[in-house]
Amino acid sequence: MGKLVGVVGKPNSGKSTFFSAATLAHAEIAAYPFTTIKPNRGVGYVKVKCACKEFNKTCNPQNSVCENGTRLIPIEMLDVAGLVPGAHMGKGMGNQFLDDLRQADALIHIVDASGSTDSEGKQCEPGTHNPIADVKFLEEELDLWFINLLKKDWQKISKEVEQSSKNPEKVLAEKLSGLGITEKQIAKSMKESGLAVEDFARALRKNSKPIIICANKSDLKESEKFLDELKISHNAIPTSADSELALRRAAEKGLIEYVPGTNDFKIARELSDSQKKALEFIRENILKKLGNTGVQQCINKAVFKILNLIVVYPVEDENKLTDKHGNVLPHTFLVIRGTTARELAYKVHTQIGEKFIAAVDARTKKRLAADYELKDRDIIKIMISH
Ligand SMILES: Nc1nc2c(ncn2[C@@H]2O[C@H](COP(=O)(O)OP(=O)(O)OP(=O)(O)O)[C@@H](O)[C@H]2O)c(=O)[nH]1
Ligand SMILES: [Mg+2]
Repeated sequence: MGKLVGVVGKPNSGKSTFFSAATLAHAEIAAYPFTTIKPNRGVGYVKVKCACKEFNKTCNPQNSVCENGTRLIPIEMLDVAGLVPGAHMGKGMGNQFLDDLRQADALIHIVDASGSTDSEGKQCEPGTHNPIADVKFLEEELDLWFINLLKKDWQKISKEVEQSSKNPEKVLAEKLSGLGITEKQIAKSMKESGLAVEDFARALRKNSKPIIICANKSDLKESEKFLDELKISHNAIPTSADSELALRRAAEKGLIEYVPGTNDFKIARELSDSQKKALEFIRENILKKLGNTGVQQCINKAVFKILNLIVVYPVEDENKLTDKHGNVLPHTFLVIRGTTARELAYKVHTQIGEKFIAAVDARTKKRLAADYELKDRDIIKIMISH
């Protein structure tokens, strides 16, 4: 199953703007809290250097896009309602919001780094609300959500763990499958915390819903007051989601040529004065100052650093790097680091997995055993029995 990245944060911080920029899906955006109520689901892209350049080939992607050697690989994203302090007890959109997050594998926390919205998302004097407080409250709310969920059933769960002949991770994984939690994450959390319910719930939240911080609205000068601390203490990525949205929409209309994540764009068509002014403003004040809008950087970090995924290219012909129709480097798979050659075969197709004999590394032409751990950018031919 593919991974799902959730976009979270207090109301009015720019979640839907970030989500829209990332997916170009239409999500409602407005300058007041609780604009989003129902979650929006869409497809964003991680950006990597495509292997086609290395082989001097033109590729024919089937499930992704390649633009001049930059491969954009789809990843599912989710935009949810804003979260306010006390959400785990039902405040604001409360539990509804938390329920929507069950299936998320990693979270991008959109923080208003300019301090122009209070803890409940209402507008305030820019620079007056400290966004560091938001970083802490969100983590605490998510932890409390997990603590409450586990506490509710803890006696029942512990009893089942005791009485079952299966190992505790298995029983817990079955019980918690609705939260998108794996056995591995449970085992890791048990090791870190033991089974005292609160400690375990916190560890489990951290391992199953890891968070990265997006310091949004970094285009506003008041953000300067908070950016250093957000970057140093919380590894936050300075971002301007609404600049990214403007650039991607302009690129979609063919007004500019823009590769997400880069520090510049080219004007491709005659623009009106107001379009030109808006785009030049972004070029001078955001791209030149921050180096990029930060949106692509957040997505890549969530997928590669936090979810620990790597990119692999299964092919049928290890010399031509093609599938059976002659498409060059047609497929990309995002898999967890540590995935083996046989596991990849199963991901391609159950039957391919069942008939797996060995794999071949297309670069070295070396034969790889079933338990070979895939490396990032591996191009793999899978040999099957007939
Ligand atoms: N200056 C600036 N404003 C932004 C940025 N991103 C979003 N905004 C503005 O912030 C306001 C809220 O944006 P939304 O995307 O609707 O925020 P949200 O977090 O989805 O809000 P809810 O759905 O109400 O929880 C809008 O007025 C956006 O235009 C940014 O990077 N810079
Ligand atoms: Mg929204």
